[in-house]
Amino acid sequence: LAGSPLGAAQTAQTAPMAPDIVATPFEMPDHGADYVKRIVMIPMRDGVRLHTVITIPKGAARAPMILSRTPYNAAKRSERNVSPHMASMLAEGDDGYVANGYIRVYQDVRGKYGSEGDYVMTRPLRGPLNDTPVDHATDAWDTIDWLVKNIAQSNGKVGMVGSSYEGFTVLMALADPHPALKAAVPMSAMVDGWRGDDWFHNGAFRVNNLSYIAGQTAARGNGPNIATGVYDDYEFALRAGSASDYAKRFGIDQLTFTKKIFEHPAYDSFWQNQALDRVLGARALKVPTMHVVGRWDQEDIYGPYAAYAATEKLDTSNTMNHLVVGPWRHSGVNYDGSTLGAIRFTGDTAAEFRRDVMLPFFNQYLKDGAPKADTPPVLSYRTGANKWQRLDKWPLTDVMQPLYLKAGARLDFDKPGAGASSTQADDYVSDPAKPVPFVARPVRMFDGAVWKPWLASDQRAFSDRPDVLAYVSDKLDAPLQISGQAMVNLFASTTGSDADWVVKLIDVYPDEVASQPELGGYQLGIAMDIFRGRYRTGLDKPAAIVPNKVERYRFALPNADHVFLKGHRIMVQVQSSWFPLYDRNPQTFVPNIFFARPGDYRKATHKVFHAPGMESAVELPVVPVAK
Ligand code: PG9
Repeated sequence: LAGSPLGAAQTAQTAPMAPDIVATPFEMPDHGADYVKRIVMIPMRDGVRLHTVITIPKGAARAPMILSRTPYNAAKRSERNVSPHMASMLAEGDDGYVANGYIRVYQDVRGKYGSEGDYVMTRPLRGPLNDTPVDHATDAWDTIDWLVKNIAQSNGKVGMVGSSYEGFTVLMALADPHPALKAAVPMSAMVDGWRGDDWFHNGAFRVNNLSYIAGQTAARGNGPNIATGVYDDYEFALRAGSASDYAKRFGIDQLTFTKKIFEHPAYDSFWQNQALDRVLGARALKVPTMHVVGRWDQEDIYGPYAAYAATEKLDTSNTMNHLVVGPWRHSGVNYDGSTLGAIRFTGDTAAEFRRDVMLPFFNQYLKDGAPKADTPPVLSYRTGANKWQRLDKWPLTDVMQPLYLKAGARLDFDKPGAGASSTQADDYVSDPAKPVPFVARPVRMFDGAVWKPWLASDQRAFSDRPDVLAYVSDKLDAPLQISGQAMVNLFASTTGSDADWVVKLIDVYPDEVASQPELGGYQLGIAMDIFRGRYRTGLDKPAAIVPNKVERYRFALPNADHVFLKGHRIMVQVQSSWFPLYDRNPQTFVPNIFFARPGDYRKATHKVFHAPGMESAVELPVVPVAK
C-alpha cells in the first residue's frame, strides 16, 4: 500500500453499507454560536407530546422565557435564517427578546408538524364544543409547568406572545393561566371567526380560507397549494360558482373543517360558544395583557378590540389590561412599520413599539429587578395626524354623530328635512355575474404584495362603477377626528330576497399632495365592512328579505382613530359584493348560501334611501381634535 493516498486509514474503513443516517441523534459540536438549541417533546396531561424548540442564549442565567404556540411549524418559526447568531436566526419581531437576553420558545400545537395528537382548527376550550380533557389552556399550562421545572437557565417567569393564530393561543392560555405566566401580548388575535375575524365578516364567507384550510388541514405538515390555472382569481372564482363548488373542485369539501364551516353559516352556538371575547369576559383577569392590532388588519380586525373590551371590564384598577393599535396590516407589528402600500408613517412604527413599549412591558413582569414600565392603558397611532397617542380608554366616545347620505351623491351632518330632496333614494343594479372586486383586477388574492396592504389600497378604482354609490362631503374647512367604531344605519331595499351590503368610510385626499404626488385624490379606506342582509333581524336567524320593502341594516364598522385633515373630503361607498374575497350573495334567499345553485344568482335593483324616517347615515364617533 505504500504510496496509497489513504495510507493507514485503510485499516479502519467504513463499511459501504453502513447506514448513512445513524440511530443516535447527531449533535453538532460547539462552533461558536451564541445560543444553544434544545429540541424537546413536552408531555401533556393526556400523554400527547408536543414538539418544542427552545433557543437559549449562551451563558444565560435567571433568564425569562417567551413562549409562542404555533400551527405554522415551530422549527421554521425559530429559524428565519441559518446563522450562529440568535438575532439573525430568530424572527424579525424577536429582535428585542434577543437584545434583552430572553430564552425563546416555539411549540407546535397538538396535531401539527412535530407534535403528536389530533389537530382541531382553533380547538375550542373544554366545554360544550370540546368533550376531551385537553385544550390550548391545558396545553399552555402543561408546557409552562415543564419549562419552569426543566430549563435550568430560566428564572421561572414566562411571557406569551404571538400573532393571529399564535395570538389566539395566547388568549387561550389566559382562560386558565399557569402561575408562572406573568405577562401576555396577543397580537392580531383570532377571536370570533364569524363576526369579523378570518372565516366570515357578519355572515359573508371569505373564500380565500378554502386554500388556508387545505394548506393547514390536509396534512400534519404542509397541505397542498391550490393550482387554479387562472391568473386572475376573480375570473376563476366567478367560473367556479358557489363556495362549495369552488371547494369541491379541489376536494376541500371533504376536509372536516370545511364541513364544519358549511354546516354553520349563521352565528349559531358553534360560533358563539367559541368566541373568545365571551369566554374571557366570563373569567378572571389574572395576567397583565397587552392586546395589539393593526389599524388595517386584513384578517383579524374585529377580535383584538372585542377581547380587549370584554376583559377591560374585569380590570377594575385599569392597570392590567392594555390596547395598542398601530398603523399596520395583519401581524405588521412584527415587521417593518414605516409604510403600508402607498401610505407612509413617521418611521418604523412597529420597531418603535416593540422596543419602547412591548419590551419594557415584558421586562417589568419577567426580568428580575426590571423597572416598572410606563405603559398607558391605550396606545393608538392616530392615522391622518400620524402620531402615537397615549389614551386612558378606548373608544374615546360612544356618542355618535350621523353623517347623512344625501341626494346628489352628497354627504353631510345636517339631517335631511321633509321634502328637502327631490329624489328619495339612489339605486343600482347589483349583478352577481359582475360582482365588484375588492382590489383592482387582475385580482391576485394569494400574492402577499396584494393581500397584505389591501385595506389601505386606493378605493378610486370602484367609486365610479355604476353598481357602487359614492357619497362625498364638501372639502373640510377644519380637521375632523373620529375615535371609536362608526355605525352603519342604512335604509335600503332590493328587488331580490337576499342581499349583501358593503359600506366603506373613506378619506379622500386633496387633488394634489405636495409631499407625495401619487396620493393626489387618493381614496383611503378608514373603516370598511360587509353585512349579509339575511341576518338583519338576528345573526343566528337568517330571514328572507321581502322584495322592495325598505329595511334597516345596522352594523358596526371596524374601529378607527383618524383625523380627516383640513382640505380632505369624506366619502361613503355602498355596494353589494366584494369579490372574490367574499362569496357572492345569490340575491335569492336560499337556506344555505354555500350550496346556492347557478340559477339562484340573480340581478337585483338595490335602493338606498335618504327620505324622512329613512335617513341613511354612517354614524361617526366624533371627538374634539386633539392638539
Ligand atoms: N389569520 C390567520 C388565521 C388565524 C386563525 C385561524 C385561521 C387563520 C393567521 O394569520 O394565523
